[in-house]
Amino acid sequence: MTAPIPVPALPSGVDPAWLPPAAFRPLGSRRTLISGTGPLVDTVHGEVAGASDRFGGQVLRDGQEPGASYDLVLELGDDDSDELGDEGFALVRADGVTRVTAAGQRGLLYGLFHVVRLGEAAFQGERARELHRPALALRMLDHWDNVAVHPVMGQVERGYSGGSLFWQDGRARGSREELERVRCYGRLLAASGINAIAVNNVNVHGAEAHLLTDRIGEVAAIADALRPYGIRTHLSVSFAAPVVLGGLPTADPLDEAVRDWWAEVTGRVYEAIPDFGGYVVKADSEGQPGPFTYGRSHAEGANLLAAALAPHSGTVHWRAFVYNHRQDWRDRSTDRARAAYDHFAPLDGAFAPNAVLQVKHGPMDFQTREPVSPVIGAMPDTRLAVEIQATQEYTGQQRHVCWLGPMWSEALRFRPEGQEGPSVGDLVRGGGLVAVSSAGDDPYWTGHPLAQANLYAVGRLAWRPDADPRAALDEWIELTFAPEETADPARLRSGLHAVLDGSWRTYEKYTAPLGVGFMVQPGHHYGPSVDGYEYSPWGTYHFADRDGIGVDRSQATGTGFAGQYAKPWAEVYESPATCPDELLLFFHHVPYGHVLRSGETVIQHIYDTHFDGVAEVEEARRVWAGLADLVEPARHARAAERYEEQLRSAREWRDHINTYFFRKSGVPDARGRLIH
Ligand code: BDP
Repeated sequence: MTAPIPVPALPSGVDPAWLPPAAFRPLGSRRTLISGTGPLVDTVHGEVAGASDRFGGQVLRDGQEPGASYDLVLELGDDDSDELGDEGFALVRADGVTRVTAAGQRGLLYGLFHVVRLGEAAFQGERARELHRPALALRMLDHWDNVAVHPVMGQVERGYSGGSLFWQDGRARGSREELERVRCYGRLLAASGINAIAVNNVNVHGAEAHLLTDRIGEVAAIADALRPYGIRTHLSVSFAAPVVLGGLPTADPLDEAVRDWWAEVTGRVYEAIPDFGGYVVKADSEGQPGPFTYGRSHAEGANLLAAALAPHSGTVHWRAFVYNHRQDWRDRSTDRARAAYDHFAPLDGAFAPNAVLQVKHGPMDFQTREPVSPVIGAMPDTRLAVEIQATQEYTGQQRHVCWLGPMWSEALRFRPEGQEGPSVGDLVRGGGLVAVSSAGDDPYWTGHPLAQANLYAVGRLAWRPDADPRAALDEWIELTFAPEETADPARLRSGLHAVLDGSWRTYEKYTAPLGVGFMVQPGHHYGPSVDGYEYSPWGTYHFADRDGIGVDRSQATGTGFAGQYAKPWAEVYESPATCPDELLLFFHHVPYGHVLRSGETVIQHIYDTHFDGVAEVEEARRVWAGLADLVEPARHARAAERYEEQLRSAREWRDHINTYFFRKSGVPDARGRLIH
């Protein structure tokens, strides 16, 4: 028998988020048997032992008390290993015993957290055997954390939750308390189903490249802290590493010395971190080095790293976010939306088996509303991962409430070949779901306490991409706010749903209209600036003039982007008459008087939605204020304070957008709300 490991106590002042002690009461007050051995089984034991200490239950390990009876059995058995895989588990309840059987240790851990989610229900009645297995094998968070504070981006690029959990002022955080916090983060993530983390920014700045070589020990310490919760560590690397670190004259992927260098360096990485996950690469994108320098393709670039990782069963995550960020804004024919498909679709089938092409869910860049990237439907012979952004760069920067579960779910359920074909969730089975993390060293992990819901949903949707996001939200609410322990569970639940459920659409209403995107302040991307990027080289334009607005991406008269989709969608998007309203301006340039499918004109839609969006924020702020007696005071105050800023900002958006289009178009508001 292994000695129990202690349950990690959260460092003081840290929010337990979706794992408050109360969530463990039903499990901790019972008799549990844990059977099996291994480090993650020890983790499971530590969790149950901690809960039992707190709530008066008892936990035994196999062989301690033969013949005794239990309420809960958590067991590792290999009978069903084909069916269960390494991460699945079976749950059954009969004769008063709830039994979780897993074939792999991770499966047992996920089974434990499933029982926690079920709460009392896990111990009631009978339950026919249920099989739980993740649909996607890779469920990953990419941290855009800089090792050193970057002069423009700070410690965490696009981070809105304080500093990095891993790095501070150029070094890995290494105190006991700090590593304890990393371990707690791993625990939090495992409870939602995450199993991989990339610990540094995809933009690898200067000295940070050294993490791969002489500073790999720092990465190994992080990996040690995450491992007990089944989380593998990945590293972002620079394609130029052989030059920058190895002193070679070239980083050409076909050069023998370059290949040898990567093979050797990767071997040393695995000596330090035997279960290392692999590399993440942003190449030839926004100034990062890449294979284009040597006239090589991205498949050749990715396969170089894949070859180095293959002997160790590692994976390279190669990002498809490749476009020209120095384009001529006067030229309407160059279209950033086309770039990823143009670069990558011709390479289908050319990537190594352990190379995963990581594709942003939309063709542009994590906007509030985008169509699904056509790359996802165009590369059947490539392992694909879809990348989403939990950090709310373009969706309110964790100062605005914006529950993204419905947006991600729409993308994951989209069927690129039409209704009969597979969904995005099906198509990324080989590669997984990757989210840019929103967590930092903030006491609430995510800055805005309600932004935790997004982080939680990443793991749950990666587990089941076809799941109803509302179910994930319900779980998060139950686990985080423990409504049953408050004076008015029903009011708390309905209040939380009222402020979260529609918050993405609310945000969409008061920001850039009808899928056109951007209109944000350049650089930091917070707040409105309608023309902020209009005359810049970044490729993100709305083309508003006195007559109309939107980007013509049709095949007939525009950039041809609509033609990158399979026929059913290419046809839908081609014509303004069939294009969904919410994407109209993404695909078409139309006059302000164009009548939407909703029956409203474009210009009146812009005015109305901006007034409505602000009214919805006012209402959400009111509902939140009304929950003050049911939510822990500090958490309530933090969100209340953010609502003040959200409302200020929403009004600013409304007034900028409406005034801009009122002046541009000269069309009066049918409801007379705008000032002449
Ligand atoms: C953009 C961000 C930028 C990232 C880039 C990326 O503004 O900070 O480096 O995406 O995904 O959305 O690489």
